[in-house]
Amino acid sequence: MLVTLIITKNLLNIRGITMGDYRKLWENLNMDLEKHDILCEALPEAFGSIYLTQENRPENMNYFNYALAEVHGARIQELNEAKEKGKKVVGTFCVFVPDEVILASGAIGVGLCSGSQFWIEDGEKVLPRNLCPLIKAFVGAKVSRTCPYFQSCDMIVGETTCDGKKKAYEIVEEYMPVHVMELPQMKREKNYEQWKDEIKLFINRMEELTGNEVTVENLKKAIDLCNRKRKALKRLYDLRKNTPSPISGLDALLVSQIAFLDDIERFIENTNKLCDELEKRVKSLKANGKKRIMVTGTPMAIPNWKLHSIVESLDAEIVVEETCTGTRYFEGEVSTEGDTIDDLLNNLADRYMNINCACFTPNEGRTEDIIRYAEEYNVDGVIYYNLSFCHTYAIEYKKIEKALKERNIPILNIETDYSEEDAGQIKTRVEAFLEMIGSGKELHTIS
Ligand code: BJ8
Repeated sequence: MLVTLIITKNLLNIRGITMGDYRKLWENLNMDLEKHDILCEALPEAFGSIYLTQENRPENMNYFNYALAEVHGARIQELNEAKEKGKKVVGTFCVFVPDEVILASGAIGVGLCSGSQFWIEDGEKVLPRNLCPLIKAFVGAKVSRTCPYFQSCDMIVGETTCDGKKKAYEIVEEYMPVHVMELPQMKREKNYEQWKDEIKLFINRMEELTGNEVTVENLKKAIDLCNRKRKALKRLYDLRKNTPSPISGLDALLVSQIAFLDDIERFIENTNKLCDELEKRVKSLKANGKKRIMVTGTPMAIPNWKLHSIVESLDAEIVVEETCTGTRYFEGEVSTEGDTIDDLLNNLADRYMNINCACFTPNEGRTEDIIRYAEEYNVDGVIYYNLSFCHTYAIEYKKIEKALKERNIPILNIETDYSEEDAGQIKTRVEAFLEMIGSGKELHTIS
């Protein structure tokens, strides 16, 4: 995820953390410092008012507060120290891009999707306005030179998922090296082969960039590391199946968002520590009567906490996200079986082609996932979250609505962007939805 948030000393002082001075570092990254200052000033309040006001947060969320506080600071410094030692940094925008290949080639991957309204204006200078905010924001971040992650990247890896994204990479290519992977849009046998070929090409490109060979050994090691990260996130999500959940949806979302940026080993360690704490918590939690909500739809990159903060300000808790900043990111592991690169490519293609993104046709697997999660997480209702102008997810709504209606699972459809303008209206609609769930009447859909 492209990060947009930095916590000022004021906010950090709340937690007793002091942030270092990174101006020199940002200057070396050719950032627009003046504009970046505006970003730094504008956003801490959001984190403070949304996150730090939550009651009874797990102690081990402190690490994730810190990771967020240092997201434009210590983590950027780390990346640039690694670059000085010859490592390459590669930015990605989609969970289809196999992190394993980046790691096996000795590079560091960072997720660059963006959830901030701050970058929309600059994005709209080079893109049409009627485009998904996620795309406008990531392009705006590059154009404005205000994202230290983008500025640290030696290359970015795009993918042909939706039309908006794949055309946006042509714009970004004017600013930096880009490699685009051609993602098939169907899941027939030949499409698995196509994706396998694309991963092979990606390996070649990463070998060229880093000068390192991807071998069976280092690829297996990378697969194992990514699987451990997936396991840690799965463990966290499994804990949310408890009633009540031992962690708020907001906090779980923050953990998932940090997963796209953090050092992997450190992330695994801290997520597992958090889970250890949550396992103890589960034993002492008492029923709170809150409605259990699943969110499904488009990704929520930092600092997109809008829907979660609205829902959890009411009598509800979000217990699962069927999104790419949720289950689609960690479900399914890559097998390490096999003795050749070709075997491992098959394993990678198998796992990644099982991600159920709406850019595929047909995409029945997503409906099945949602129905399964509704049961596993014991949800009372589903909120379908769609970023404005995302056609694939918007179109898929009807199918999912029908499937849920047949099972008497209430669903609310919300289309929104990154601005706060519709926050009041969304709150009113969520309130009505929660009342409907609680009314005991026959359940209906609110669109
Ligand atoms: S696998 S959801 S990360 S493509 S929201 S930019 S689809 S118009 S982000 Fe995505 Fe990969 Fe799919 Fe996941 Fe386009 Fe829609 Fe915007 Fe989207």
